[in-house]
This record gives sequence, C-alpha cells and structure tokens, in this order.
Amino acid sequence: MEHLNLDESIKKSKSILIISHINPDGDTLGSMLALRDLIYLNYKIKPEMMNISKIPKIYEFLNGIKDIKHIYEFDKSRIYDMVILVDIAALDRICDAQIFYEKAFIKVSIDHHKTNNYDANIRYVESDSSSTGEVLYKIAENHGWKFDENISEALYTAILTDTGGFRFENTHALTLKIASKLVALGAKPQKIFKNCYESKSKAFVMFRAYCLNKAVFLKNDKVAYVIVYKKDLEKFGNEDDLTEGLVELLRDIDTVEVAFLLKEIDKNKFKVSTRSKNIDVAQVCSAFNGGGHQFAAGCVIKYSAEDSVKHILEEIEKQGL
Ligand SMILES: [Mn+2]
Repeated sequence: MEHLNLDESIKKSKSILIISHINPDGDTLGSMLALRDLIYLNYKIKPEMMNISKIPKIYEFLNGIKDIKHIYEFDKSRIYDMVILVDIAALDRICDAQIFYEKAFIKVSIDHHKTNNYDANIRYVESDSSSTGEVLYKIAENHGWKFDENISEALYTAILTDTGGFRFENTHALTLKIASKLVALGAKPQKIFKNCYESKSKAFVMFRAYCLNKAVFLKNDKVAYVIVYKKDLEKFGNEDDLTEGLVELLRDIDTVEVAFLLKEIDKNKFKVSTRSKNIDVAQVCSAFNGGGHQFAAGCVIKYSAEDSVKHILEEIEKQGL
C-alpha cells in the first residue's frame, strides 16, 4: 500500500470518517472527538464520527459526543476520501465498518497496540505509548496544530482512562508530561476524574456488592470466581456494563492468583473473563477457543455452570496452580 503524508492527505480530502472500536472506551472515544476537532480547527473540514456499539454513559460529558453516529445511520455504499481508525488493534474491532475502511481512498491508523498489523497508507502506531490519545497528541504537536479546551479535555480523558488514572505500567514520564501540557491547555483533571470514576449508578455499585457476596474462593484463596446469571442482571435493572471491573476486583485480593467471571449468555452458555497475576490465562482460554493477553483473557464456554467451573479449573491447574 502506498505511503502518504498526513498533512497533504487531509488537505486533499473532501470527506473524512473517523471510526472507534466496538464496546468503546475512553481512549477510542476521546481520541475520535479530539481528532475530529483538531482537523476541523486546523483544516476547516469537519470529519464524521462513527461508533459500532453503545457509548457508556460516563462519557456523555465529552463535548461533541452527540455528533457521533451509530454505524446503522451510515449509508454503506458511501465512499470516503479518508477513513481514520483510532485505537483499533485489529480490523475485527470495527466489525461491519470494515467496508468503509476497505473502500476509502486514504486509509489511516492511529493506535498504540503492539499487535496492530493491518495495512494503512498512513500509520501512526506506537506500542510504547500509553494510549491512542498520547499518540494523537504527539501527531498534533509535531504538525504544529492548534488546540482548544475541548480537544485538551478529550485527549486527557483518553490518556487518563487507558492508564487507569495514571497507575498502570504504561504511565511513563512522557505520558505525565503530555497530561501536564493538556492541563495547561484547559483540561480540568478533577472534572474529568469525577465523570470517569465517580459517576457510577447505585445499581452498579449494589450489583458488585451482591456479586462479591456470592464469590467462591478455592485453593487457599488463590482462585476466586463468581457466576452471574441473566436473572441476576435483570434483578439490577439490566443496566449496561454491570459486570465491568468485577473480575478485577477479585484479582485485586492479595492471595488471589487467578480470578474468573462466568456470565450467562444462554442456558449452558457462559461468557468467561479471566484475570491473573502470574498464570497465563490466555492459555487457559485458548483451550475453549478464546484468547487474549497473558494476564487478561476471555472465551465462551458451553457447559452447565458447574461443569464450566470444573473445566476452567482443570485448565488453570495445567498452568501450574
Ligand atoms: Mn487504547
């Protein structure tokens, strides 16, 4: 694929589409909003923005979020001059929107995932960056683009959420330096933190309490798991993302080496999320045709709850626990 220059390509483009990934997080959304505004402010072209699945409520504070359109609202036959993917590790993360990327005259990928290896005319993929927001900040700075308060806020949100509030190992000196510049440009740390981390619903918090109460601990508390049935979710109003962060909460216990969550999809069909401190859970999940990272992986398992737990435990044991 021909390599192109970003600045020249934007100037040539009459239509630009930015696409975020399925189950959007703060990084893909913040980067998409910031990039839309950066291009509009610096090139006077207003890119369109697409989401694939529902945007979590906590990000509704971000300026311009209402301008993002769902994939169903787009005409599938439309061809854009430029399509930019933000925070897209692999093309299956944009599902049916791949058709827009394939047909675009200029394909751009801005990302920070090590495994990103699909083709693009313009690639800004930096796996040592904390977030796509950080990569985008560097692009904007290198191009001498103007910023405003909304752009700073969106980029700060992207970096804050992908570093778990500047706590994860991807938080480098440069990450904090960029965050500092964004604050100087108008991003308000306290406001953004409050929206991202202190805006949980009562149902969400009470659902966690309910689940933690029925968590099961095995092997001297080295293994912890919880089973969530459809009826449990219904009891708490079936709100989106009720199980978000739940398995991590079990993993965070000092004695726990491996934690997993079984979430009922149908009778005898569960979505499994695993987290670990040392054990390779990607191996555990690959036994059930799933996968992921060494310390965070998932799969779908088709047994009764009891048998599912038994089979997962067998795989965990094979990994040396
Ligand atoms: Mn990211």
